[in-house]
Order: sequence, then structure tokens, then C-alpha cells
Amino acid sequence: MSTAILDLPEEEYIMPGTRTCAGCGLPIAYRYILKALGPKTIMTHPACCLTILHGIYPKTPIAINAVNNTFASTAASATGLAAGLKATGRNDFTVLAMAGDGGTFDMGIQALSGAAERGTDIIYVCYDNEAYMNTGVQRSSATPSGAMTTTTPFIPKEQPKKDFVQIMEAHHLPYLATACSAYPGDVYNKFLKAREIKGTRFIHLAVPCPPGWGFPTKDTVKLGRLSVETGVVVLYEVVRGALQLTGKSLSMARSGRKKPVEDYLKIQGRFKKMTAEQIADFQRQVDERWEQLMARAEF
Ligand SMILES: Cc1ncc(C[n+]2csc(CCOP(=O)(O)OP(=O)(O)O)c2C)c(N)n1
Ligand code: SF4
Ligand SMILES: [Mg+2]
Repeated sequence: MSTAILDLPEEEYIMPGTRTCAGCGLPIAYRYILKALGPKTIMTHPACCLTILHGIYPKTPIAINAVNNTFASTAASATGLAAGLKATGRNDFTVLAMAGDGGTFDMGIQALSGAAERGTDIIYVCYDNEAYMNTGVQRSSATPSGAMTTTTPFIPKEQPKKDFVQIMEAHHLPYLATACSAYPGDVYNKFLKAREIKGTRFIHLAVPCPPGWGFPTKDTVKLGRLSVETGVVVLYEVVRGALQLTGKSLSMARSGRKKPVEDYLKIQGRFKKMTAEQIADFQRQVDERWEQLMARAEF
């Protein structure tokens, strides 16, 4: 059961006035992540929209310590923080590494794979807005097929989204989860759980982005919910190899009801050039992945 909004801790670690765009999905999720991890957290992040959220030194709306690292180095930076804390005997801190899809799927994969293979004691979060948003919506390997970006402007992206969660699963992690900013209780529960586990914990976090995806700022939560209700994003966790569906995905699996992907695609400008054939292919990809996960899931 996801924690109810009213039962979340009252402490806030993001003060009013972040520099993210109106309607950004990222600060919504980050707020609940920090509520779960608490003040004894040191975080590290590369250049990305999260840097924008953290603000320009010496001012920041964030009430925890943070390091701004270079693009490909998030997991290496986190490894250094974990080693420093260990060397100075501060075992009560959590190291949080958080990077975008560009900084994880593409640029940061090498350092992350190394840290994960060594079992470095960090929580690594890839928040996925499905493109290089901070620099103006360039396609990444997380961009889904059918999406237009500034580097796929006339013909939508042809290649399917890289299945990064599966790559991370191949590292035999003690804890791996997927989450979406539209479900705060589910996000909170997963980070609470991750905090109590040692070793490399990986969380893939889907965050809708109004300017990059082309939808009104008021619809961020609606978009996040639709991504899950259509099965484009599936909420689950894998604890030592056992896959458990969570939240809305679990209730969808039990009821057998899943909305058509078109409900999700048609309200985003980035998918407006998709043909009926491409939409059918997208639906096929989503159904295939859904069936694979259902076959593995415990519910
Ligand atoms: C080595 C290097 N190349 C390029 C950049 C420019 N740059 C800064 S942020 C960014 C986009 C990051 O995309 P992503 O990781 O998906 O995060 P998002 O901006 O979408 O939140 C790029 C290309 C950089 N800072 N360093
Ligand atoms: S570009 Fe997208 S992800 Fe970046 S701050 Fe704006 S809404 Fe958020
Ligand atoms: Mg991105």
C-alpha cells in the first residue's frame, strides 16, 4: 500500500522558488524523495534540469548538501562521497546520486555500471524526461520511437527506447525499482525502502516535461497517470531478483484493465506526426513488455 499524502512527513527539503519550468514533474518527485531520505543525505548530480532546480551558487532552495559534478561522472562522484563518509566514520548518511536520462542512459552508463558492479553503497536515481531537456530537447537513447525532438525534427525518432532498467537488473542489484512522479506515495515508499538497504540501489523515475513533450503545464499529473494507466510506464520493484508490481500497476494487473496507448500519445505535441501504423507498433511494444512483466510478477 502506498503511503497516503496526509501521512507523509511534514518536513520540507525544497523551499519555495525553484527555477524549473512551470508544471515540471521533477520537483514533485524530488520533494517526496527528500522526505523519504531525510536531512542526513548528501547528493550529487551532473548538468541537467536538476541543476536548474538546485539554483545558482551561493543560493539554493534545497536544504541538503549537494555536489554538482561533470556529465559522465555522477556514479563516480557518488562513489567518492561514499568512500569519504566511510573513511570518516559517518555511517548514518545516505549518498544519493541523481541524473537525467542523457546523463544515465547515454553519458553516465560507464561510471554507473562500474559502481553497480562493485556494489557501491549509493542510491542512484535516473529521472527520465526522455530527452536532453536542459539544452533544448535533443533526443537521447531514452526518447521513445515516434517522438519529435530538436534533433529529430521532421522524421520522428525511429529507434525504440533503450531498456535501461533491464541493463541495471543485469548487475544483480539488491534493490531496483521504477516510479513515476504522478504517484507520490509510491515514490516515497520506494525511497524509504531503498534507504534501509546496503549496496547499489537503482530507481528509474519517469517525470513528464511540459515544454519537451508538448502538453499544457496543468496536465503534468494527468500525463504521469496516463503513462502508467496505458502501461507505457510500469510500476514495480525487484528485490534480489523477485519482481513485485506496485501501486496502480498492481491494481491494473489484478483487474486486467489497461488503457490504449493512443490516450497517452494523442495529447502530446511530440507524437503528433505518428502514423496509425506507428501507433499500432508502439502499442505492440507496450503490450509485449507488459506481458513479459506480468509473466514474472508476483501479485
Ligand atoms: C560533457 C558535456 N556535454 C554536454 C553538456 C551540455 N549539457 C548540459 S545539460 C545537458 C542535457 C542533460 O540531459 P539529461 O541528462 O537528460 O537531463 P535533463 O536536462 O533532461 O534534465 C547537456 C547536453 C555538458 N554539460 N557536458
Ligand atoms: S525542461 Fe522539462 S524537465 Fe527541464 S525544468 Fe523544464 S519542465 Fe522540467
Ligand atoms: Mg532528460
